[in-house]
Amino acid sequence: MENWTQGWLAYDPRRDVGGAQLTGRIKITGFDKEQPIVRNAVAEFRRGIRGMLGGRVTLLHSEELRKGVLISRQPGIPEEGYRIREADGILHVDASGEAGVLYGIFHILRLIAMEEALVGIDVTCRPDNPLRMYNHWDNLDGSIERGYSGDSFFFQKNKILVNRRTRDYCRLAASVGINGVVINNVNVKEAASWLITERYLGQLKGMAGLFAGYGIRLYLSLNFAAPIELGGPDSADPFDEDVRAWWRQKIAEVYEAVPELGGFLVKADSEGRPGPFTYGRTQADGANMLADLVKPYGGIILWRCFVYNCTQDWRDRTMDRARAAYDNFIGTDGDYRDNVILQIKNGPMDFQIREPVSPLFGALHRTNQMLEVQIAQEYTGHQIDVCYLIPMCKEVLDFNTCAACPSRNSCTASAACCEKRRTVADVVGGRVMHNRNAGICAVCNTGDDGNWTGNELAGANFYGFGRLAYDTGLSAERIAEEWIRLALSNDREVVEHGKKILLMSRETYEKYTSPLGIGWMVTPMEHYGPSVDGYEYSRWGTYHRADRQGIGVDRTDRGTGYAQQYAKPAADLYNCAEICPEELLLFFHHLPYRYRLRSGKTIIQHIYDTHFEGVEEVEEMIGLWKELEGKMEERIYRNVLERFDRQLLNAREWRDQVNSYFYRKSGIPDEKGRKIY
Ligand code: GCV
Repeated sequence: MENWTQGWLAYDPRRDVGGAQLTGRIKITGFDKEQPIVRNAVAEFRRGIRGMLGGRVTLLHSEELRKGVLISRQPGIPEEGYRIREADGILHVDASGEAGVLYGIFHILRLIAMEEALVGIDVTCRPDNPLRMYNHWDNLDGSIERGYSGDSFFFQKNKILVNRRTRDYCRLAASVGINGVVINNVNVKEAASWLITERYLGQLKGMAGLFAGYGIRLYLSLNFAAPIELGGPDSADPFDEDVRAWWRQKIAEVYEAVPELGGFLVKADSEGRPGPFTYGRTQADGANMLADLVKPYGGIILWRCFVYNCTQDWRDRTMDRARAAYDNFIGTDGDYRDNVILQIKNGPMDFQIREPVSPLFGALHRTNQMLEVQIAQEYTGHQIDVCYLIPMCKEVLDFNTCAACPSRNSCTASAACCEKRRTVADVVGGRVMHNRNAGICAVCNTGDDGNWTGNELAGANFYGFGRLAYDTGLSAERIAEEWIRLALSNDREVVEHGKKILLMSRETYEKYTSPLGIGWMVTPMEHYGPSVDGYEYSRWGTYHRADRQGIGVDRTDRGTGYAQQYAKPAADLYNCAEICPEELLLFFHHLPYRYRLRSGKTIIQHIYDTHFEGVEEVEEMIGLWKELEGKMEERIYRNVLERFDRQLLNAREWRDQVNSYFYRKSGIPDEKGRKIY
């Protein structure tokens, strides 16, 4: 018996709403039954039907299929897409490739698990994003940077693990449409630098083969200074002939051993990691050197834009970390090879609970782009506090970038009303540049905890990210409902309360933490719990600039000028406090505590009110959860309850520290006379 759960693939018994009649037999035409993805699809189907409906599935060979599932190759269906259609007792799964077969099978199993009818079904699905990836920040010693659910299941004591759990991970990932996985931390140091050497290539081959059987390509994070660290030339200058020769040889070795490898992810010139800037070269120079070398093998280079000065002087108000990604990359737009993708964090800072969308999306219009979000809850509650992040991902994807619009820098219309909206989803889905080297990735929230994600409810992010990456049109509510029905129960109350909790959780977290888009105020380095001035006088460029009169960072054209990095409609919106979206007000403006919001409340009163409300909402969520006792597996119920106890303590601490801090700074009392310390 495994000591880990099956997550949303538990396949517990389900009410049969007509599925059993359709699923007892399966026949495959046009695909090789022994092809690994097809074999895994059939195995999954058998497992799911046995668990949920108690039936056996027979694979037919030459016999005629009268009732059952017919898998056929249909070249017209888009890559990784599928059509499921029931007619006369036959459930057709049509696909042009093996991945589509696997995804189609998972779709059917999902419907059975949700007790939804298959009779009469006719759906066609195709992925909205060509690349749909999890990025793991796992270290070779088994620790996970920003991991909140145990240790790595990919690495232990500098060894690679390939075992039954790896397979279950692949099943979970593939079931939501993930097609690429970076297994190691972007901070590549020590043993991880050696992943591209013969020390590890044999085991990587085994892992890549297992992944491939689920339509997933394996990627590695790379150390840009590997030539120096692995005993090659004493330089990593991309223009140095010896360095290039060293990489050419290295990449040939790697691809010879692991031809399935998708490519490499690189964090360069960032937070102490080496990069091309060290040698006076551009980011494009660095990325292109590697891209040219992996190109013959079909590889790609994912190049991160998280490049900023992390040794800033807090006294210097002209320097603004938010500007950094744009300032460092905009001048290189169009300089990258077609197998380079710039990987851009959703916001300009670092995965805060509320940030504007990175202005690079849309501003870059001749460079492949990929969106990076973080479902590991680094700044959003460490998978102790519940924080369902899919609504935030949807907001980002829906942001109008004005990409490729000729009047981008002159238009005076509101970004919201433009008929030619080009959203982040369009950019990273490859629909603006018509490119396939584009997509979306998430810093993943898994570890070797039995339930994969620490807090069971964090499983909704693990599941939801993949579903959204495949089908950007799904609502956050629909994804929440699916996950609850698959992983918790189909019970009506569980579904209703579960959805309520998940859907309110992000705003609840925002209410009791940092207000109005200002971010941070967290315990330095650890990033859980409050410390209002924790980063205020530090080198990291993460300030709130509160004084006795007001708070916020002036990023307008009178301040750091960050707002001007957007297309004109968004720049105008952010530049003016009166029309700036209020949830981002203090990100863009330094304002007095008595400044009135559109609600009529002052900023200080808003801070007090939201912090009291945040704690009350946690209490409300706990109440809702307690009503579900006995309606799901006891283990799950207890796990979440225990996390809620800790979340409540955290929320109270945030409330009291933030309210007291601003009361003491401003001297303005709470209009409602509540307890502030
Ligand atoms: C992997 C933040 C995190 C770091 C992380 C970095 C990054 O700064 O705190 O742990 O490093 O982002 O995204 O590279």
